[in-house]
Amino acid sequence: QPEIIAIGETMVLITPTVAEPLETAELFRLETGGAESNVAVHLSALGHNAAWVSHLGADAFGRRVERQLRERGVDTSLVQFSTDAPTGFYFKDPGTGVIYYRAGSAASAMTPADLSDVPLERAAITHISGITSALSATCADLIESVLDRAEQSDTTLSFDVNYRAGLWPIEEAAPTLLAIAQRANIVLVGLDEAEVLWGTTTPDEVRALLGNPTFLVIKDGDVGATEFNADGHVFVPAHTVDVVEAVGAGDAFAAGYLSGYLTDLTPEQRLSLGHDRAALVLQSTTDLPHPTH
Ligand code: KDG
Repeated sequence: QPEIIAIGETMVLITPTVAEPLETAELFRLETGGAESNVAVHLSALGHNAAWVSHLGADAFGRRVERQLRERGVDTSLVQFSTDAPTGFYFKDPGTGVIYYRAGSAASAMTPADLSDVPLERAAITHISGITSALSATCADLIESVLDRAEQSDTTLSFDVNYRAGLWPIEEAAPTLLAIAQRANIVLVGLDEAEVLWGTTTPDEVRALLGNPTFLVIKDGDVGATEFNADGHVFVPAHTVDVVEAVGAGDAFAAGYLSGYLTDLTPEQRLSLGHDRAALVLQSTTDLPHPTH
């Protein structure tokens, strides 16, 4: 039985080997990237039993993604391969952002029925992100189903807001992501992300808007992160690092934080572990830490 179950789409990632623009870069790596499986990889590296749930295309790319994650220690036994739709792709364009080729992907066809064999009630943590609801109506239903099941059980529902502007209009994203955040037990959100979505400008305003998730973590980029909990709040500054490319760092932070939560670290310690993991990813163009970390 996995300790953590992370649910959401993972794609083949094509990224320049060094941080150069897509238009001119010469060397690329074929990697694996997806917010929720990134979290699972870091948690495995930190010694946890982490499973990742999604659909991949029954193609060479899907098999490659599954193998790379399994080799990183992630339990992929709940992954399904689809013959009807392909594995999604995304490119990193360092300095600019990401470009997706994922419309109609195997994962976007997921439905609540795909959760029937997923034992999330028995997982200490079920982790989701705001990306999934943007993928399709059936994926949005799947997230509703995760929330319902989590509320009826002891699993701790962890939600990383992960607003992706390229996937859906903000008028749709803002209320949907707020509603999910208000039902989660652990919420991770960027201070700038919350401002774009909901117009909040301070951590206290985000706290007031979300109500009372048991733990609310507000990340302020290279400044640091604040955890709000029943006793008040704690701030831990981020490490100073030379940033090569930042995509994936939020997932790394989430995993470090969740590992600390699972091992009963103090709020300061779990925020620190989040910063440690993020630093590993900030220094490369890939989503994942080097396998030796
Ligand atoms: O957090 C990093 C993710 O954004 C990246 O891995 C790609 O999952 C991804 C997405 O949907 O943007």
